[in-house]
Amino acid sequence: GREQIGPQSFVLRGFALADTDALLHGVDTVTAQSPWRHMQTPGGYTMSVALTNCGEWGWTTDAHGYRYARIDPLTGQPWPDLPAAFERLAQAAAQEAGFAGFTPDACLVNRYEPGARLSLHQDKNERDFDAPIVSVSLGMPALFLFGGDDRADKAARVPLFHGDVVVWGGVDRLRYHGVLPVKDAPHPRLGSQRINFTLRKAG
Ligand code: MD5
Ligand code: FE
Repeated sequence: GREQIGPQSFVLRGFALADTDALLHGVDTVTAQSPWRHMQTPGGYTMSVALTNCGEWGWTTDAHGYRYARIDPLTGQPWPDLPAAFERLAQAAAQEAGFAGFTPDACLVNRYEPGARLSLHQDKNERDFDAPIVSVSLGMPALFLFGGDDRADKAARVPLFHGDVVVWGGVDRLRYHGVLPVKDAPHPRLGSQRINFTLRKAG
């Protein structure tokens, strides 16, 4: 089913379930080349979420700020290729949500261990806000915070489960959002972790 959470945002429950094996294989291929790491924020904090990237552009943060880069600062090499299964799924999900012809060139892969969280923020380092963002959740469930255009707007809580895909676009693209601290409820396949990857058009 297609659950509408905003004028141009949809949760596609279980949309990724049939592709779980290929997607997890893709995550393993990516992390073998560009390992998980905890990055520093410009404010001097270490992120509780571990991350890596694949595709042409990768999102990074350090003392100097947030940006997209073609080279992984940890390995000095380009980010790993975008797995074909990621791209196919993202295009199909975007189409389902009314965004035909989505061609992602960046994929941020996040890993949450118990207690990890993402505080309210906007995603605005991408060059093209007309393209949607497609997010795929695997492993432990999480409560997603879906706010408004202003940080102070009240945020809705949307539970996200293994296999769920969310598409944000258009007027919802710059809304504040975050993830509440993830509870330890080990997943049969992934154990005590939640993996979320987001396909974007960044360049
Ligand atoms: C996550 N990741 O569950 C979330 C899913 C991130 C991030 O927020 O930046 O890595 S993506 C949620 C998202 C992306 C773009 C726009 C909106 C939500 N939105 O308008 O609410 O790890
Ligand atoms: Fe975000």
